[in-house]
Amino acid sequence: MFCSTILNTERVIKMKKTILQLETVTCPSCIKRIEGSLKKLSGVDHVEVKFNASKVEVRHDENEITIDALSHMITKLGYKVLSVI
Ligand SMILES: [Cu+2]
Repeated sequence: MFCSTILNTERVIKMKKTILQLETVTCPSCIKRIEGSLKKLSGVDHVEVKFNASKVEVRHDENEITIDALSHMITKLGYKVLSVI
């Protein structure tokens, strides 16, 4: 998976990588749903789901979208966020 967004150096520095540990997600379509919804959010640059570990890795601009907002979106979809790494 590769995000086509072209980033300048200044932008890259601002990007934060957040890993959200979810309660076990066993079905691939759930993963797709989470991934798709997060990608649509403004300020989110890249989303990668570690399917076997139920982890969602998000690269985002913290000034534009906070960890709380990411977490809230996942909760709204009906999945539980256990911790933020
Ligand atoms: Cu599912």
